[in-house]
Amino acid sequence: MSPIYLTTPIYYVNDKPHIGHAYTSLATDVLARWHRLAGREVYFLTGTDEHGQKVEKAAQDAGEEPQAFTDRVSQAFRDLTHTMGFSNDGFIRTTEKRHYDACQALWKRLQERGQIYLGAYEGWYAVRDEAFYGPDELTERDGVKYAPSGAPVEWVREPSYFFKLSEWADKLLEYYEINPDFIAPASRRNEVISFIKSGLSDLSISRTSFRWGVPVPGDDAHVMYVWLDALTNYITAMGYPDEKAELWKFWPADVHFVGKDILRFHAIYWPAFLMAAELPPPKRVFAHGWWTNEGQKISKSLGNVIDPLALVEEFGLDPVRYFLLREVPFGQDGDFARGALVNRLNGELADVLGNLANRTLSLIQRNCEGKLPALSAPIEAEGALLTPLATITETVGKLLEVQQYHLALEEIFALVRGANGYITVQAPWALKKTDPVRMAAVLRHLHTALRAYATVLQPFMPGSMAALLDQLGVPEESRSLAALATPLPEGHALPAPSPLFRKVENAG
Ligand code: ME8
Repeated sequence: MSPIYLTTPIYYVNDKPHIGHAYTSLATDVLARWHRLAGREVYFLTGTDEHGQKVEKAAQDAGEEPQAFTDRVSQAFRDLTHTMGFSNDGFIRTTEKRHYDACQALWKRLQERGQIYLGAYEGWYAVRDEAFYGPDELTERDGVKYAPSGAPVEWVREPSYFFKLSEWADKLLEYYEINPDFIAPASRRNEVISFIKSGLSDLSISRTSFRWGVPVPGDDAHVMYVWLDALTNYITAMGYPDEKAELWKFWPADVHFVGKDILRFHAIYWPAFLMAAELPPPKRVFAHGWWTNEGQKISKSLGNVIDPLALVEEFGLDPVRYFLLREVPFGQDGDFARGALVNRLNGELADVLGNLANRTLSLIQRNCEGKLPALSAPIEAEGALLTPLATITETVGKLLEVQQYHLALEEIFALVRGANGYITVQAPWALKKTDPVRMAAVLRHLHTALRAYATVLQPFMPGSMAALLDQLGVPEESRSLAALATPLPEGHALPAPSPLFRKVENAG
């Protein structure tokens, strides 16, 4: 099985992390954890994007030197990985020496292949997006011109190196054609294709009006365009330019997770740079949608930025992780509403999953001396409970392979709901006196089902599913997907159960 390489965007350190950053990294984390459970070798990378005019300006506004400023803000992103329970294997900062080396090596390689020339850039630039825009993309209000993202643009005129992007239009279209899954969701593919078909200009890839960037090799008057610098992080971390490095086997990336705002950079510029450097392009770019807060755009000026740390403190980590991936189909825009989170926590995690676990495990504790009952042959009543378990890893795996997290959770919770129906109908609590053998059989079937649910839910809710697997008596080494095929021995002692999820009041 080939190794899997998954990445998040590297986040700008102009401000502290918010829910949007946590969201992209969470999606990446869940897939990374899933592949590890499936026995794959995985590298999960995240990091911070520390150069460019935007970050330089934020440092100036804070009255700090750029390096000291980025050290401080980057730390907040590293802290976020702990708060959110991310299992990233690496964290890259673009101010690291290894990254300067990689950027300069890539530049030289492009230069050697005749892909870079010196000219002068004249046109519109949005510092907030760190992006160039054509005049036809802009709108004007009160004498100020704006990019489609809403960022104000300014007129820039300076000497600049250019990358021959215009030469790559056909090759890019061909790459999308041959790799229909390269851009996801599919609806975004057309957007990219029509952008290319409307004509690609060469891309300005250096700036001379500020210094906070990677110097262009051989011409210190220029620093590299921050997006060329930033995109290169994905190969820096794999050891580039040393293609014999241990981690190089992970390249090309399996999925670059990004928000829809930065799809153009990942689906057009990045594969073009790589093809021009004769390096393999990534296999897939998934551009997810945009979160709003109770219907409003999230922005610092509106004062409605959602702090992931505060959410985790209030609701607990796993309910937040579950909510973010369950509430909104991955790929679509979504609205953050506190009430919706509370409903998912109370109505699904506590009442459906927590309740099933608690009812089953308390009965085993009370009626079976806390010992796992023996397996017994299923009867017809168990069909709906047990049959789907045979394919649960395959079903969930297929949905995760295409990043349909919400559907995977929906499938699993439909089964958990079914299991609640089963326990209610079988009423094992009533069987103790009338048919203890049947009671034991029912409880064991429920244990089998719970183990399967907990196993496949681990990537989504690692902490609470570890607690559930502990309560189910599943040893650490038996928590992989493959281990599900091996039943636990009967008589195995189970610890006393305790509630998995804490309900919260739906107010505030
Ligand atoms: O663009 N909803 O960094 P950035 C959902 N440094 N996701 C959101 C979001 C929201 N409201 N707000 C932010 C950059 N995001 C570059 C990337 S990569 C080589 C360089 C997420 O700090 C989403 O993933 O502006 C978006 O693409 C990313 O944060 C932008 O982060």
